[in-house]
Amino acid sequence: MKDYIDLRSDTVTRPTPAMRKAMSEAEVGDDVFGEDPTVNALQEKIANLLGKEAALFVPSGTMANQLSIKSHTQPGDEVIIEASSHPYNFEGGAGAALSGIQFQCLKGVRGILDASQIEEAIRPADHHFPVTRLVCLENTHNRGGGSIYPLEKMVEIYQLAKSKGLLLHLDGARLWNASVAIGTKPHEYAQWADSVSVCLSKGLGAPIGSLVAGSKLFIDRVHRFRKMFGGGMRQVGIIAAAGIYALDHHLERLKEDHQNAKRLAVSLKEFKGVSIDPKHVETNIVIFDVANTGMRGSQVAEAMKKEGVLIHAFGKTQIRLVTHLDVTAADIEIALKAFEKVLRR
Ligand code: TLP
Repeated sequence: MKDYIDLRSDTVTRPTPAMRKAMSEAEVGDDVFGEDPTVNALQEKIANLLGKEAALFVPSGTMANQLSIKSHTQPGDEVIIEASSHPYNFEGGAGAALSGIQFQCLKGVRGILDASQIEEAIRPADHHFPVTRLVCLENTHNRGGGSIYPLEKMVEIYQLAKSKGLLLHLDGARLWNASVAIGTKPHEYAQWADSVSVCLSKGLGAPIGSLVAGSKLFIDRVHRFRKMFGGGMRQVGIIAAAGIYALDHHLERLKEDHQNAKRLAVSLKEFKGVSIDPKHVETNIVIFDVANTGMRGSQVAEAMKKEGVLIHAFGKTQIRLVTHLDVTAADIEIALKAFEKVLRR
């Protein structure tokens, strides 16, 4: 019996017994010397999955994004990004602190930008302006409610970037979800980006680990900065093994998380005062508004906790639910009963 049904994030999963077994049996070496065979196997696997020349294992999605920004830019450069994106909002101001870049934020539709918006935002070659160097996209988009970048939009943005001499980084922390949801292979997305970061510790259920993928030259630069940022790890095959296990066993099952998220959205829509459009729930994230229930998001979260369900409130009236490996379809029904109690009070 679980203490709580935890819908706060897909980062809360615990390694399964089979994953722990794979971890305990991993062959290891000193990865700072490039001698950990399990890390090397994981990096090769990710490079292949993303169709890139090389990939590098790093501790977190934040480090993967920030190393990519650092490796693509010079201090004073401008990075075009969506206003509710993760690198801009939730990485502790690292872009400014660690790379000395400034962001130019554009408002997307559920996090998704258009090439025309980006084109307008590119600075002219005038010494008054910062140099526009990089475009960052996020797929799926977290604050956009797990929204999927339509492939054709990514193609247009990439082609625009190339025609203007810009680089493109994709925060693909949940690229796996996009890929499984629409049956597009990860490399079909990744080919439209110069660098891609992916996470193993979200929907895939590994306890830690992200990777950056790109050209050999780019990854060599990322490797240098990983050392500089203190992200060089040693016998880290123990955790790389969890990532390999996750990719082999937990990728296709993301479909179940998407079904569970849809079930939540469709049912929540029926509650009075809840604003949500289930057709916007494309993957494993459900964002809804409770303004018209008369309750604040934090009050709903507190009441839900008493019912044994953990949820994440943000802003005054918004709530985010994330489905994952440790939440079953039966748990979703229990969570919905709890919502019924809390929201119909
Ligand atoms: N997102 C976490 C929190 O930081 C908000 C979550 O619970 O969703 N890119 C995206 C799109 C992310 O959603 C996250 C984590 C990251 C990067 C950063 O990954 P970590 O937490 O490994 O640094």
